[in-house]
Amino acid sequence: MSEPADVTSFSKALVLGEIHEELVFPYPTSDEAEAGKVRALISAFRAYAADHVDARRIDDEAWIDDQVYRDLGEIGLTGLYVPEEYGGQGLSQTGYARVFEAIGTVSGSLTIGLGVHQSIGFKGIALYGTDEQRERFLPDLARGRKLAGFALTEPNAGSDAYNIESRAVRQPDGSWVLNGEKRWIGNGGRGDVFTTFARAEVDGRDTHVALILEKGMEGFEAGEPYDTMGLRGNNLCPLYFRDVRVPRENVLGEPGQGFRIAMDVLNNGRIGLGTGSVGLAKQLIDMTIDHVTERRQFGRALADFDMVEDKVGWMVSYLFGLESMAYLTTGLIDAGIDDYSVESAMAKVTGTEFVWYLANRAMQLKGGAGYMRTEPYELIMRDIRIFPIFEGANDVLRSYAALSVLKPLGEELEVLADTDLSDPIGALGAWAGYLGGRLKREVRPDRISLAHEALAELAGPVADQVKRLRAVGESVLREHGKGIVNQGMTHKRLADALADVYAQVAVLSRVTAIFEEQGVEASGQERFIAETFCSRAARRANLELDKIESNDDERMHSIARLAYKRGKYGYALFED
Ligand code: MYA
Repeated sequence: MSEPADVTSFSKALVLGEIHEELVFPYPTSDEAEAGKVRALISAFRAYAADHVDARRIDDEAWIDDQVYRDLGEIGLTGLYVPEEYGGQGLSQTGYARVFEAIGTVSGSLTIGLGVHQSIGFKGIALYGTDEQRERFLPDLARGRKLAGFALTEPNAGSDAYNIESRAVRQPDGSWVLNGEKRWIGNGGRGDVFTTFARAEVDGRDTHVALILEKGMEGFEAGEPYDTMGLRGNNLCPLYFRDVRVPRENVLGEPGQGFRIAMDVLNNGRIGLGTGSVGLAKQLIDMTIDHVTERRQFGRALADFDMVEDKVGWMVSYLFGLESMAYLTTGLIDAGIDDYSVESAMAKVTGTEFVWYLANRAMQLKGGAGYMRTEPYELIMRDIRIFPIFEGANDVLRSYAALSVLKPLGEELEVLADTDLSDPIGALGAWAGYLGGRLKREVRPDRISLAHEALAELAGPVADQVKRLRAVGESVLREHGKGIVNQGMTHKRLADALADVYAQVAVLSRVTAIFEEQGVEASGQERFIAETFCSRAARRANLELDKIESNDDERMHSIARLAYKRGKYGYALFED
């Protein structure tokens, strides 16, 4: 008989019907010393960028001067989380994200250049490197003397990262010989250090190895940069490996751990797109407010029109939810929670889609002028269109999140599946264990008690939604069993509902902290926004769960299959 599944993450516990509020209350904040450092870095960055970073020019030339990276390295922007002993700023995940909010408002290409470098390029060395590897690589990377990249994606393995085809073969002297190719690698042509993943046989098992490749290794070459829609200064290139000999001291972690390292780096990196979207959204909202309050039509400011206010209200309230959720996640990471992969995937999905819709609405409100290349909207939209695609395509991440949270519940329910009901004694034992597990879980936290009492009307519905998450989770597992892996639309709806529940918890935690600091009376605006966000998020979550129970998916599948059969849309008023 299996035990109730271990709870390893806040969100996984939610789908078990448990609210481990001790993990998310009180809302995390940076200490004053770090906040001061973050302010100084942001202000130094803004001062430098005002004179030396021209987003349009970067886009036109598809290049960022080497000197810019060197200067930013001197300022401290290329080693934000690297410990001070290695020449970095020693920031927490929260501090790192807060600085990136500001970087993101200046140039998409520069942000992603710096993000690829730190969020994923050398993150593996910081997380898994030996002392020797950290000493060898981190000081130059942290000071911007060298630039890093992350080489996972291949022509035949994008989302399906497990099935990469580059292969490394261990040699008798402990070195590795690497062959294969990578595509769409940021900082590809200009990077000096690449965390690279390949398949490898380890102890007779076909698995993965992570290798640190260095510019100048024989047989290691970058191809011509791709001609991309946006982020044109990102130097996105293919990489080629022909019999590249990689010394044993450049193996990252243990051979065989390669996929795990790739996923851990991405789990950590993805939150950067969630928090980065927060920074960009703030900038777009500021631009929108400037425009709608100044521009007058029909004798009044655009700001006063009903449909304009609706859009701006949506922008501000939704951003408050996203910001709360994204920084709750960085707080979980800073608190040392190991398993934050689902929270970080949800923040990435929510942030990147929100900022895309927000940019679209901001451009709409700018009217015809927004369509002109003299305005920043088209560049921003070209730059951010890739966000929902890279670092884990959003629908793939939805599936990942849903299956990850259903797994512990499935393990718990397997108590039932394993039960041999023809053996009354064994069955009784199993049932008792199951009920015991459930009973035990009943006394586990299934409501929010740490939210401020003034928020009780918002906290109650969250507990109801959490109960529903479990009920719906149980029901889809019973209906589909292992076949749940193929139920994409269920993944999508469950992941979206879960993200909205998580965001409500984040808002409750954040606003509780605000009430405690400023008092309830003085925080009326935050309370109003929290009420608005939470009631909308609750409605969305319940709607998604309703749709799991009742939908017209079969019709959609049939229409799609008929279209595949025709090979085209296939209808016309009359033929050409
Ligand atoms: S970088 C390249 C990005 N590429 C990807 O993200 C690849 C996407 N694919 C995947 O993530 C995985 O392949 C998926 C699972 C999720 C599809 N954490 O059989 P499996 C474990 C921990 O389910 P698959 C780029 O784009 C799993 O439990 N573990 O695997 C540049 C299992 O382990 P076990 C995980 O179906 C972007 C094993 O792996 C995870 O093949 C530039 C196999 O699992 C996980 N997440 O795949 C960005 N997933 O056997 C710049 C799986 O023990 C950023 N596992 O149970 C800049 C930042 C700044 C931004 C500012 C903006 C303004």
